[in-house]
Amino acid sequence: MRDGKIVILTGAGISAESGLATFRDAGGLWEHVRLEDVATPEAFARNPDTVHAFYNMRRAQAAAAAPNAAHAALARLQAAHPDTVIVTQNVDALHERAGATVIHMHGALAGALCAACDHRWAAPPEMDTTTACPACQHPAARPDVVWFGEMPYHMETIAGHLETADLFVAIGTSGQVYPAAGFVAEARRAGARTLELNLAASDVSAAFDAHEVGPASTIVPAWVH
Ligand code: BJW
Repeated sequence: MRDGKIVILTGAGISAESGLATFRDAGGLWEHVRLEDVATPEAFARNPDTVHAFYNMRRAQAAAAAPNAAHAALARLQAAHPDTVIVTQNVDALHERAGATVIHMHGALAGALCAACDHRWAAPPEMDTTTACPACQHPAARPDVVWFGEMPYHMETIAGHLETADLFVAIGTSGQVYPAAGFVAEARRAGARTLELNLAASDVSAAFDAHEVGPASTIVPAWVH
């Protein structure tokens, strides 16, 4: 049994071995599409068909993927040690499907958001520019995900957890996107020990007290054991 509160931040690397591409690795999503064309509110205003096609593809891929040993290990850890908070930047549902409870700071592919009235509902498998909001009927449905320039979700809750963390662990994230990239510094300021688990040493590895290198499906279960 572990002592103290554990706050875990996960990124695309934890789902890579489930077959979901990361963003910035070789062969990642940003090699195939420009983030400026699919992951900003301006892109959605300019060309909603392109944005819907990108997220319809991602929604289908995520639905076909299965949680891997890393997701399963974190769910086991949370069950054995309830003072474990998992914050994910991922929009897939693989943590929940493995049995964990998570905070989705960048939203979820499973959600739809009305750009006209902010109503939220379960996303259909395919969305397009005719998908109407069930509350206001406006055909302004968008994926309920957080794009560049938008405020990530649950930031006050997450800040509270970081302030009271004894151990902060970042798994499979490049540390290039804020505010998530700043969590390690916040946790350190609050007195937490910090650990990075990643396939490779990253540009931000030096910000952590310790790091383990290897595929998440191996190093996360080994850390949890
Ligand atoms: C493995 C592995 C294996 C591979 N095992 N590991 C300074 C402070 C604050 C903000 C900013 C700032 N500077 C700039 C900003 C703005 C901006 C930002 O950070 N830009 C940077 C590019 C510099 N941030 C924002 O705009 C954010 N909002 C914000 O700051 O609001 C404040 C505000 C708003 C309005 C008014 C006033 C204030 C929002 C950011 C939203 C990011 N959205 C995306 C898309 C989400 C939807 C979707 O999925 O499509 O989120 S972009 C994309 O990047 C996605 C991810 O969650 C995010 C992080 O990526 P991640 O997960 O780290 O993936 P990769 O690919 O980068 O890395 C993968 C890692 O896995 C690698 O390290 C591999 O080694 C590893 N790996 N295989 C283990 N098998």
